[in-house]
Parts: sequence; structure tokens; C-alpha cells
Amino acid sequence: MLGLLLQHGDEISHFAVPVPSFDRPSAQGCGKLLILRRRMETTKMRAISNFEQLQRLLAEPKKIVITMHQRPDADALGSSLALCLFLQKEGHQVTVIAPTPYADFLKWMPSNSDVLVYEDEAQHEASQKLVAEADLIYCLDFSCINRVGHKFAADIQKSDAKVVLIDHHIDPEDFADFVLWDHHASSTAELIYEYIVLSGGKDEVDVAIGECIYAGMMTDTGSFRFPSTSANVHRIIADLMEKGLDHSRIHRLVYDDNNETRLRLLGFALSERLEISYEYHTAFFKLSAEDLKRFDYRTGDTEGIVNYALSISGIVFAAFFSEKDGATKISFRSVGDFPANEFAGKYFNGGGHKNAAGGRTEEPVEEAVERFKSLLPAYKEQLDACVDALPDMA
Ligand SMILES: [Mn+2]
Repeated sequence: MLGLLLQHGDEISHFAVPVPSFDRPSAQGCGKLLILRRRMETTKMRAISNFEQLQRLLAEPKKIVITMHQRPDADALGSSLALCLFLQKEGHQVTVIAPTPYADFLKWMPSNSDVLVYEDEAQHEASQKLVAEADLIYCLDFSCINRVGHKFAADIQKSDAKVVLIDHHIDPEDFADFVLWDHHASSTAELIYEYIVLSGGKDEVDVAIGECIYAGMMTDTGSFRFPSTSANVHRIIADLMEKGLDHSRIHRLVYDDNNETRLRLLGFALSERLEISYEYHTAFFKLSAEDLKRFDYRTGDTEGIVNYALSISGIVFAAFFSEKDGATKISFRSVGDFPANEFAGKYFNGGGHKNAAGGRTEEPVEEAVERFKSLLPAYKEQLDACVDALPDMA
């Protein structure tokens, strides 16, 4: 683990409030960028060490690669493109490399056409060359290096480049030279905005950068409804709107770009593939490979369907099982204190956030679902307690 990565709530008493402190000495010879974000009522403190070291590296034009987790979502891609646009303005040579293809509804993002896809045969070699020759590699929106895929991870680790990790997932692995991490942040996009501001680049933020950041924050907060939507998120949005951001346009681009098969797949899932266990306050979907084929499934088509299960009155735990590439992928969602990430980690080789996690198993979807159902009784008390804690809707 990152020995010097301070977590939320760590006690540092002598920092000035509320200005970011840029002039602290490096933490005990540590090679990490150390950022502490702590909320004190409405005031947030940040302390940074070794930030100057990174800034010194960036004082000269550098060759930079930015990457993100596989099957990037709007936060991963938006964060990457926002950072790319900013670093390009600063005079660097920057390329965004996505490990895998991604959903069409993300392709409106500014500079999307310049993104390379590592898995794409035609772009694989160019991607590898850029990684090998990079001075700096930014890893965004993931905390375990293998989330880019084993081959890509090996390329990154072989490269002499300094690695910068900017992320909000729990338990970051110790693979980066510089780290900006806060698992209380709503999104990586929020951290990217802060990173730009801390780099003295607030004036460089334009509509294009703002659109990418907004898309990341919007999707990771469920359109600003999850508890992670802090006052800071809304302050950032205010800043972006003052720069000319058309927020309605981004909602339309992301949410109103359904194709017919995607909508019909949703309808089918809701009417035929949703199971509800009122006893355990749990609801889940299961889609077989055949189901997906029938509706001409394309990457991203099932995104967000799990949330319909969680929207049922009295349901506090939801899952979405789908059979892809010979394995079963699962999304978990919960409300309140039920730790979806611990559940995913313990039984389905996964992890994530407390209320939104993912997992994967080699079992066929039916077997995975049966095992899931057999696990619920052990959680009855916890699930009941979650329901008791729900706000009174009366
Ligand atoms: Mn994210």
C-alpha cells in the first residue's frame, strides 16, 4: 500500500486553512505526490508534497500518455480528454489511449477522434510505441494496474515513464510515482478539475475541457443525486457554467442517444429478466449471452439497467448479471450502509465503491445467480437494517 497516502480523516493539525498549501516540504523523502483532502464543515483543506517535483517535470514540454480502465465510462474517458486538452494547452505532446473500445454515446466528446484504442489491431503498435517512449503516463479512474488489461499493464511497467495516478476508487495499489487520490471524491473528473486548478490552470479551462469534466461528474453521481455529490461538485459546475458550459447539451448527448435495440433490450430486461426478493430487499437482472445476441448487444447497451432494480420501493441491494465472452459479469448497487464492494470482493472477484461495485466469475449466468441467491440469507439482518434506515417516504 501507499505508505504515505493519507486517507480521509487523517489528522494533520498544522496546515493552514483553507488555502491549498503548495510549499510544504516533500514528505520524508517519499517519491509520491501526496494530496490530502479533508472536509471541515464547508472548508476543505488540501496539502501537497512533491507536487513541485511533478511541476518541475512538466516545466519542459513532455511526451505524455493518458490512459484509463478497460471499457471506459464517461468519467474515465471524460477525465482523460479533459486532462489531455489541458496538458496540450500547456505545450505537451499528449495522447489518450483507451485500453478497449467504448460505447458510442461517449464519442461526442471533444478530441474523441484522437483517442487510440490499445486493443485495436490497427492502433496497437502505435499505442505500444507511445507508452515505451513516454516521459509521463497518467492513469485515470482505476486503482489496480491490471484494470487496463495485463498486456497493457506490462507495457506501462516496462516503460521508463513516471506514472501519475488520479483516482477515486478504494485501495489504490502502489504502482505510481505521483498520486492524487480521494475515494470521497464524486468522480475522477472532479479530481482532474482540482488538479488543473492546483496546477494554476484555472484560466485554461474552456468549454471543451468543461464538457468532459461535467460528463464525468454527471454520470458518476447519477446526475448529481448520489451522496458523493458534494458542495464542491456544485461549485465546480458553477465555475464551468461561467466558462460557457451548456449543461443541458451534455445530458442530451449522454442520455438521449438511445438506439432502438438498446431500448428494447431494456424493456425485455424489465419485463422478463427482473427478479425481486422482497424478503431480502434485493432485486436483480440476469441476461444470458443469447438474450444479448437477440437484441444485437453493443458495448454500453446494458449500462445503468441495474439502477432500475434499485429504484423499486424497499429495495436496498441490486445486481445485474450478464453473460459476456464466456464469463458472467455483475454490477452491484446498494443504498445506505450495505457494502456492495465488500460483497463483490468476497464472492465475485470484484470491488468498487460502497454503493456501486462490479464483479466477474467464470460460472455461467444461471450458476452465478443461484450462488448469489444462496448468499442473501446470511445478509438478512444487514439488509433489514438498511431498509429501516431509509428515509420515510410518507
Ligand atoms: Mn469514476
